Amino acid sequence: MSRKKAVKGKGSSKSPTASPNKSKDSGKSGKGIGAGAPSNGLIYPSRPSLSNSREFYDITFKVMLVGDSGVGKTCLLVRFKDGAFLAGSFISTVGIDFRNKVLNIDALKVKLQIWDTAGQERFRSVTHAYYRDAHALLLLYDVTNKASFDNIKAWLTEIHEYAQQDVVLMLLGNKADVAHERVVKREEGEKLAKVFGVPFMETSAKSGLNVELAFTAVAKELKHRSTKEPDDPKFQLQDYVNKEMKSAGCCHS
Ligand SMILES: Nc1nc2c(ncn2[C@@H]2O[C@H](COP(=O)(O)OP(=O)(O)O)[C@@H](O)[C@H]2O)c(=O)[nH]1
Ligand SMILES: [Mg+2]
Repeated sequence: MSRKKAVKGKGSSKSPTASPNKSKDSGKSGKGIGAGAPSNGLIYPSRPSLSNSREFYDITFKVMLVGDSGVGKTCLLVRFKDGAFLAGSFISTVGIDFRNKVLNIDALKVKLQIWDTAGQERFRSVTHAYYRDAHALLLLYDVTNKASFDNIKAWLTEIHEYAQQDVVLMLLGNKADVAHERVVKREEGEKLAKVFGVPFMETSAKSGLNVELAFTAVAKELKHRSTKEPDDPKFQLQDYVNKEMKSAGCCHS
């Protein structure tokens, strides 16, 4: 399959980035914020790229995981990237900065460079630079931890202050597999998301529930924005998510 398909770069902040670092960003840990990615927020028109000897992609985007410590950000990333769940304290010893994953979205190969906020989860300690380059943010709370849910408003304030204005944002209520310790109902998550106009779903890094869907939905939205013609209908992220969940027979009663 030819990777010569040209993708329009519109020079806007949401155009896809060019391959930031073809030899080093092959899914291994980065060296810190901005490693392997443009640190100055400049976005370049895309061109066919080769991230390493195996992974071709057409366009690439930066996705960042944010939310309180312990909500499952690292586990969500590991589940998505490797299809595994790391339980207990082991995960805290895994120092991840970012992982790459290439998704097939329609006819394009979309590379997501997904950043984890290890050690920076405390409110107001995520640096502004961290938000600045993000094309998408996945904001997590833990359905078994009320404080992590209550902190979502503060996270949203922070995001609105420092992230790109048109950043793709999704709220995720993680650990949906835990029934007995749940303290935040799905309806509460839905209501909060509605108030702030943010797409929402519950996930589980443990069971894998909606993990692929969350990242795919974000990738679809980003891809749609970067390639759309002026007359194209807008991609509705929440509608897409609802439809996919319904067809999977899951989660929406
Ligand atoms: N039951 C359950 N536990 C989870 C889930 N995601 C993460 N955990 C656990 O929650 C703890 C914190 O996860 P971690 O990914 O380190 O959270 P982070 O601080 O946000 O990166 C670990 O003990 C995980 O095993 C989930 O979806 N379900
Ligand atoms: Mg972590």
